[in-house]
Amino acid sequence: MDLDALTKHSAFHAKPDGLILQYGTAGFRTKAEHLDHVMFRMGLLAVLRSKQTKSTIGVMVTASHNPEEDNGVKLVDPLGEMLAPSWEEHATCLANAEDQNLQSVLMDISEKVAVNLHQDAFVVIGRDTRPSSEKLSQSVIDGVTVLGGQVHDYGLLTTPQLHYMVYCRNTSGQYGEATTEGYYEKLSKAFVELTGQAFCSGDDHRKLKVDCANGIGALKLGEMKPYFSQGLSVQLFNDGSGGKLNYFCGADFVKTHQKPPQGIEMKSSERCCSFDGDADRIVYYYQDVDGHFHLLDGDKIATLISSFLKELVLEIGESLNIGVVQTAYANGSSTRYLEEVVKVPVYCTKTGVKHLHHKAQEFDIGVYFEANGHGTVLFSKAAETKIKQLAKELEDKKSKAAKMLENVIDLFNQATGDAISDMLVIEAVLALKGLTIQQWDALYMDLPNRQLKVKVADRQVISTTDAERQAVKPPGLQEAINDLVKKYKLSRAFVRPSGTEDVVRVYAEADSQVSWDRAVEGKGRDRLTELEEGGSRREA
Ligand code: G16
Repeated sequence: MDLDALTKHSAFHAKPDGLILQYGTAGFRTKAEHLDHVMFRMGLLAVLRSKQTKSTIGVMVTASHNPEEDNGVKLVDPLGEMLAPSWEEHATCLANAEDQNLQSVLMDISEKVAVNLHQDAFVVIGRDTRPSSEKLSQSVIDGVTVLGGQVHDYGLLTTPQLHYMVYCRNTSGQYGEATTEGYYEKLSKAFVELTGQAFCSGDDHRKLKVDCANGIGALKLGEMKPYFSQGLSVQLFNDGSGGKLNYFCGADFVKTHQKPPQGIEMKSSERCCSFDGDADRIVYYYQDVDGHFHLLDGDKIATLISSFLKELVLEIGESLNIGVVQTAYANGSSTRYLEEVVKVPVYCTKTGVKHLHHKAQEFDIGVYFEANGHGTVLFSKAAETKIKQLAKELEDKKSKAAKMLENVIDLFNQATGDAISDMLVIEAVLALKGLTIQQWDALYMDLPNRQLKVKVADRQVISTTDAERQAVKPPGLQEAINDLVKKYKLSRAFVRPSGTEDVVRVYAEADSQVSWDRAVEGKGRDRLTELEEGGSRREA
């Protein structure tokens, strides 16, 4: 390690006095102007992680659903998954080290994780379309090169594409070719083969309107369109040519406000969807003939996909176990539908793809979706091998089902939730089953629900347990929630600090909107005010 060079370069990326940040739900996120030193240091850390794992490591510069003025960074581990939890702690230590202690903290981490400093390191970098992202990714590159690591800068990428690249590179191309063309070709081939088996694919079935949140999704979906145009025609809105990133548009806006984004022309019964700012989340929606808006979120996606997979598995007659993973935000109706109608076991984890992904790896086929539209399906290596073998061996109906499963494996991004890949899977399932969006929506009725963001002086005063469904601190908060929910039928509520924004999130559902509004808009709000420490301002 060239310590002189490190000292010299770190002086260009000084840490603002007193700034403390934490590696949260999806890495570091805050206002872009506070992140230069964090980017440089994450470049350093990526080199250590690469040396330790003897693998390519990814660094993604994005703040995904956050406002345009924010930015963020996260590291991607060898198989395209989120950074291991023990390394999140190292990331937090390194980001918060005072400038004069940077060297010693870095050496400490190297010793703790037993890094061979002579090992080569290789880091790949991607970034979203935020105005601040290009400069910040240069700081990451500075960090990597000062420690002698090699860099490949992919430039503009969706977050799931960067995860895909890392996975491809660490499997010597077995998972796919580590280029955007490789990604487009792999997914499109699987999609076209899969939809080729659909009976009905009338013109309306093949059209989809996509709100791209004025983000990177527009650019990448635009590039990819010609690869799958024989199976689907997509029309892009909020493509970044005019509006602001995630502003009154995108998956997070649509999910939390339960209304259509601005900038999309929606006719009754047309199938529409929204990506978020880095294209790792997707939600669907439509407007009925009476002008009512209907949202099909991550829970509806999980049920559609789980039912489809369950049918295929039954068809091939193999005992592959399917498990579905959700979070506390999952609508109670979706969980009931999955358990009672689809008859698959459902598990609940803490918020954050890293938690769901980990749990989903326990099954032959692990379906995971957060209600906000972030998710994918994982196939174990054993399941994949079995399915591929059956696709070759079996005859007739069984072989058709096995071949479909084979295509589904290729179509899902096995590294992380991916809006483009999920969109293609959903479109394929709807076409294969001949379902309209209304029929999909009618599979079950959501319990009325709401999510609020509450701005408080210090969100960390709230801590939770039981997959974030129970608050343990501050004292009295859980009792107050219990008092409220017991008055309403099928009601449930929880409060948790966000890991990506400086807010507390409040979720509640009940058998009717009236019950919900009484619970949260009335006494619940007053009680929350009493419990907040240090005064507060709140936003819905
Ligand atoms: C990130 C995570 C998601 C999480 C979301 C909100 O999404 O990847 O798993 O659900 O943040 O997290 P929190 O409620 O802790 O703020 P994205 O799309 O912003 O990367």
